[in-house]
Order: sequence, then structure tokens, then C-alpha cells
Amino acid sequence: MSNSADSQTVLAACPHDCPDTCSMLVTVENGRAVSVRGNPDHPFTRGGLCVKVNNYQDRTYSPDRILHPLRRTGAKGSGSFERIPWDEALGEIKKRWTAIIDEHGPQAILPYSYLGTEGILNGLNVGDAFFNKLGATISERTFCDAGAVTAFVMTCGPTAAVDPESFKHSRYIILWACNTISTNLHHWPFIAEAQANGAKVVVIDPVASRTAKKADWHIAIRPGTDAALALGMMNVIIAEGLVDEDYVANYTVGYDELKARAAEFPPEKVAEITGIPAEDIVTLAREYATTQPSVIRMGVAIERHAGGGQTVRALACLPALVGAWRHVGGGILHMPIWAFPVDWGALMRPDWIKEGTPVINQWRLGAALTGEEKLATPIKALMVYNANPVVVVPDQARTIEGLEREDLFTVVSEQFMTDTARYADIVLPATTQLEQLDVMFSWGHLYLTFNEPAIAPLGESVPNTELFRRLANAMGFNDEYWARSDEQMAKESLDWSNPVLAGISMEGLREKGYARLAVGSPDDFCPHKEGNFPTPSGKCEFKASMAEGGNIVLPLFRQGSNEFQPGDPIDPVPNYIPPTESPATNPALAAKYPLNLLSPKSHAFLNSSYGNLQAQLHHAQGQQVIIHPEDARSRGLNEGAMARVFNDRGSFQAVVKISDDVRPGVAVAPLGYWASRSGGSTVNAVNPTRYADFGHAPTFSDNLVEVAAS
Ligand SMILES: Nc1nc2c(c(=O)[nH]1)N[C@H]1C(S)=C(S)[C@@H](COP(=O)(O)OP(=O)(O)OC[C@H]3O[C@@H](n4cnc5c(=O)[nH]c(N)nc54)[C@H](O)[C@@H]3O)O[C@H]1N2
Ligand SMILES: Nc1nc2c(c(=O)[nH]1)N[C@H]1C(S)=C(S)[C@@H](COP(=O)(O)OP(=O)(O)OC[C@H]3O[C@@H](n4cnc5c(=O)[nH]c(N)nc54)[C@H](O)[C@@H]3O)O[C@H]1N2
Ligand SMILES: [Mo]
Repeated sequence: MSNSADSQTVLAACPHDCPDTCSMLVTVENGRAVSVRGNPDHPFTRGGLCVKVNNYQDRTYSPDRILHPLRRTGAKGSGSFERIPWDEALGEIKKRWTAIIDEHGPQAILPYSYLGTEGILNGLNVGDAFFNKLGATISERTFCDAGAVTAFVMTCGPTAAVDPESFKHSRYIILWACNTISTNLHHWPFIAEAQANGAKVVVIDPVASRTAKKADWHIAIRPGTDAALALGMMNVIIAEGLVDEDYVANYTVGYDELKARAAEFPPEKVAEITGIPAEDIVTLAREYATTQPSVIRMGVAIERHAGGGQTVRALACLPALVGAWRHVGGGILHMPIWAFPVDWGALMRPDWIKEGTPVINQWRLGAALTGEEKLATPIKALMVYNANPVVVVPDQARTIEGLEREDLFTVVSEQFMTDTARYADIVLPATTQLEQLDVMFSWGHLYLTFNEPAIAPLGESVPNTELFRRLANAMGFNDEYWARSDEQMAKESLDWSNPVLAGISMEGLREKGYARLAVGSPDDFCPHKEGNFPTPSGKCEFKASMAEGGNIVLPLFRQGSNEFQPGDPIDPVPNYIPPTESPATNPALAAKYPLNLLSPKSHAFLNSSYGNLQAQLHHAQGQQVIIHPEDARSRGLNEGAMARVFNDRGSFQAVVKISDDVRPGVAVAPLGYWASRSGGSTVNAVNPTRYADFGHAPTFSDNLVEVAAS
């Protein structure tokens, strides 16, 4: 898109790890990006951006950007660096890595990355081929949805399931552990349209979130008890004859087993577990079953406790039981990623992984660096890109302790001097989305989006693709893989033989900025009207055949392996696994630490990104902890006071906010504040590193603390 000689509009895509993947228009004047706005033509973005991204050019041009390679000059963590040329940085990395490989082997090198940018080229898998070639230890990335994905695939198979745009046809919408208005904003207009047409919107959340406040009914559940609620709904649906018998007979397996399990969860018992009155459970079940099309939108937050996997299993069984899949706008929406024909294997090259390469999970970073985790080869070098582990990983104090190790050689590729980058020996400058080319899939809608670079890279910053080309060259790798341009990589990242790309070409995608996958329209997309679930049985599996092998971590999260984890047997029929840390399951712990701490996403940050930028900090202020008036009163805490939030794992300081938006017994400390700006620690100082039941998912919500005046 070009307008005049000195003003152009460039078609871009929001880079963030967010379901919305917005189509953006960047105005460039005389080579400078002066503004960004949402693309009004895009059916999901509809012209709007969010409070995080609507000034994205200020992120790009921030005076705090890292624009040159840096070498540490002060103590680790001090933030003292000097500028060095790229050649010198690469030379030093090569020298240190080579010495470490000679002495300890390549497994002493640990890559660490996530989704700082979500692009297919520069995102999750950008460094995998390089580290596989090097023979480095594998970093298992299960930050987000790894348990839910496993559970969903076990039940319904890898299916896009429901078009989020089809929600305009829904009559009963349950937003379950999902704060749409903060975390999936562009889905809201479709929900609001249904609501305006008479649909009932129900939000199930321990907190009266921004979204809950717009709902017709907010059900304030006790954290981590959602599987009991789903089984209780099934109990009522079965007892009252509201099952779609025909759908169940033709398109599901394991109904008898599910029926027996649901019988264990009568409403009175579920009321005790969940804190929801029994009559509300009955009403919810009846309305959900009989108001078709009914649809459930699960948030990622649903998986963050001991039984997160089984919870998603239970939720994913509900639509088949009531036949919601028969209707456009009926079913359950998880992540439509399965619709995108990305050739992940071609990007990550699992064929280069050497037999027996060790795997370290992201949660275990502190343990791995401090020696608590017993490793055959100790970690001597760490490379972080697309991630800010000091802020986003539990056991924050131990992560920092590990990063402080004098003998650890740390390289960080970043846009900003984050809490993690401060501990680097070498920092490498990364471009922002306005300076790089990428193709985006989405985990919240059915459009591919193209990101055209709007401006040349600032300073000496490079896209991640180029970073790994330079590292490969420094290490003497001369495979074809690194000879490809970004354009060529973009083309080769998609499987063009897949019918969902019918009528789409790379040229067309670039010209328009986005393309809807050829999966039908939001008015007729109804893939499971007659079953057709891509599971081993072809049916919705109430009793999961995949469970027989045990637990799995899918290859996207743990490259090259979708093996079942031996010794990790799981119940093939959805069940309720109580939280590990709750008054009901651990009264002794609850006596010491009575509050269940949640750390949801901040409205103004994107995970840890923007925790340093003024416009967003203005909205989010400092690290806060929100508690119920009764809990504040009994602790003598006043609004605005500083408090210490703590348990045996650690502590952080936060400003007290008192609100009956949270249930008594629940506290909320949003994620994203930087430790270096918050007295040295933030919410992940107190969070557990325990895995949930499926997919090595996190257990952030399964977390007891105490709050005291400080
Ligand atoms: N307590 C608690 N912890 C959590 C969560 C929670 O809810 N509660 N949520 C978890 C979840 S769901 C997630 S997804 C993770 C997110 O964890 P992360 O992915 O680590 O978080 P982000 O802040 O999105 O991105 C990390 C960094 O990537 C950098 N970056 C952006 N683009 C680029 C690029 O192009 N190149 C390079 N080299 N760097 C770039 C950004 O500047 C940023 O500092 O956090 C997890 N941690
Ligand atoms: N503004 C903003 N948007 C984002 C992000 C961001 O950081 N900021 N991050 C992006 C990423 S990586 C992700 S994964 C998504 C996550 O988006 P969501 O899935 O919406 O996740 P959260 O905001 O962590 O939590 C959503 C709601 O779940 C509730 N909750 C917590 N525990 C439980 C529970 O046990 N049961 C129930 N029923 N509810 C519970 C919380 O109170 C919260 O209101 O957001 C994406 N979008
Ligand atoms: Mo996430």
C-alpha cells in the first residue's frame, strides 16, 4: 500500500502473544513510522488496537531501546554495559561456547525462549534449528496452554472447532476463566452482538473481571474447582434427561463411563467444593443444555492448577453431551491454531536433535542453574531470546541466583534492558515488528496475517532470523537452512498443498495484509455437526484413548517429541483433581497462608512487555495486590498501603487495593511488573514451579500466600 512519495501506509501485524493477532496499518513519513492503527477492513481487528499496542511506534523509537551489541562491564545485574561491534560480540560468543563445548559438551549450553514475538519466522521456533544443530540441551516450553492443548486434543482432536466470529450466532455463551475484554479484546464485539440479540453471557471466574462486569451472570467460583463444576453440570444434564442422546450415540465414545463419573458429582457436593450455590449449578446446567447454540470460550487460565488438564477434559466433553456441535456458533472454542498449515518441522528441524539430548523444562530454570536440578551436564551457558524469565517464571529468587553465577556465560537478545538482560554477559539488539518481516498464524481467529517491514532496522538491531544466521555463520554451520532470505523462509513455512490455503498466495497475502483460511464462513463453519472429530476413534472421546499411554507434551512445546511420559498415568475419564494448595486439601498450609493468590494478565501489559514503558505503566501503576474488604479488615490493611505478599517460597511488595471484585480468600496480583522496578521481586517470587496434571502446564493459581502490612 503506498500513498504519496513521503507518506506511506504499510500493512503490518501485531507481533504479540495474544489471540487477536491484529492487522495493523503503519503510517510512515519520510522513512519514520509516525503512527499505528487497526486495519478497519480486517473482520476481526475491525479498526481497533488495544491500550498496549496503539502507540507501538513509541516502543520502536523508545530512547531505552537496545540498538547495539553490549558487553557487561559491571557486576551481573548492575546494568552496566559498554557498546561493542557485532563482530566482537559474535567472536566472544564463539570463543566462550567453543571452550564450553570442548570441556563439557554442547549440552552445557541451554537456549531459553518463548513468544516475545509470535511470528512464524521470528517466534517460538526461530532458534530451534540452530540449537539442534549445536547439540544444546532442549528447553521445554510449557508456559501457556500446554496442558489444555493436550487435554483438548485427547477429547476433540486437533480441530479449530468453533470460529470465534460465529459467536454472533450463539444464544448461550460461557466465558470460562477468560477475561476477554483484557486479553482477547477483539473477540468481544462478536459476543456483544450476540448479547444484544438476546444471548446470555455467563462468566465463570473467582474475580469480577472487566469481562465479568459486562456479563449477564457472573459465577464467582473457588479457584481450581472448575472440573467439579463441569461434572456437576453433567450430573444435572444427565439426571434431567437433557442429553442429546442421538449425538452421544453417534459421535462420542465412553458415555457410560462419563455418566458414572458424573454421578459422583451431585449439585450439593459440587456446591461445597466450588462455593457456588447448588441451585445456581442446576440453573447453569439447564440453561446451558437447553439454550442452543451454546458455546464455551476457555481462557488459558483454566489450566493453572493441579488438575488443569482434567478440567479441560471435562469442559471439552460438555458440548457433545448436549449436542451443541450441531449448530453454527455452538461447541467449545479452545485455540484455532490447528487450522493453520504451518510446517513447524521445517522451521525447527527436529531431525537434527541428537539421540539422548537432555530436556529442561522452563519452570526449572532456577533449579537448573543453581544445581538443585541434578543434571548429567551442568549448564555453563544460557542464551535467552523472545523471553524475560526473571519476570515470568516462578521461583524468581532462584532464577536470579542462577543468573548471578559468575561462571555462567549468558547471552540475551532483546529490545530492552529487561530484568533478565541485566544479567547478560553479552546483549544483542533485536528489532521490533516495524523493522522485520513475518507471517503470523493466530490462536484466536482464522486469518493469516502478513507483517511487512515498515522501516529499516534501527541502529544495529536485527530480526531473530538474522540473529541465528549470524550465529550459525560464526559457529561454521553452512547448511542451506541459513542461506534462505526471510521471504523464502516465509514461503517455505506454510504447506501450500493444504486445502485451507486454496485461493491464497504469498503475493496476495502481502498485498492485502491478511487472508481468511478457506474453511467456510462464520455463518456456516460447523465442523462437528456430524462428529468428524480428528481423534483416533473419529468421535468425541469422553473416554480418551490417548490417555492409555500416559501424559504427553506435544511437539510444539517440546520439539521433536510427542512421546507419552512414562510413569505418568492419567484417568481416561474426566475427573476432579483438587488444587494442591487449598484450605480443603492442605488445612495446615492454609492456616499459615490463607489466601489463594491469582496472577492473571494485566490489562495494560503484554506478559512482561511494556512493564518499562510510561504510557502502559500509567495505566497499570505499580505491582498491586487486590483483596476483599473482609480480608483487608482482618489484617488491618488500608487502601494504598504497601504490603508484603509471602509464603515459604518468597515474597514481594505490593500496593494494597481493596475490592469486593475478588472473592473472600482470594487475592490477585497481576503479572508483568518488573522486579527491578518493584523492590527486587514481583509475583513470581511466590508462585510454585509444580507441574499440573497434563502437558507440564503451570500451576500459578494453585498458590497460597499471606498478605501483611509492611
Ligand atoms: N505468575 C504468572 N506467570 C506467568 C503467567 C501468568 O499468568 N502468571 N503467564 C505465563 C504465560 S501464559 C506466558 S505466555 C509467559 C510469557 O512469557 P514471555 O514470552 O517471556 O513474555 P513476554 O513479555 O511476552 O516476552 C518476553 C520478551 O521478548 C522480547 N521480545 C519481543 N520481541 C522480540 C524479538 O523480536 N526478538 C527478541 N529477541 N526479543 C523480543 C520482549 O522485549 C520481552 O522482554 O509468561 C508466563 N508466566
Ligand atoms: N492485556 C493482556 N492481554 C493478553 C496478555 C497480557 O499479558 N495482557 N497475555 C496473552 C497471553 S500469553 C495469554 S496466555 C492470554 C491469557 O488470557 P486469559 O486466559 O484471559 O488469562 P488470565 O488473564 O491470566 O486469566 C483470566 C481470568 O481467569 C481467572 N482465573 C484464574 N484462575 C482461575 C480458576 O481456577 N478458575 C476460573 N474459572 N477462573 C480463574 C482470573 O481471575 C482472570 O480473570 O492473554 C493474552 N492476552
Ligand atoms: Mo500465554
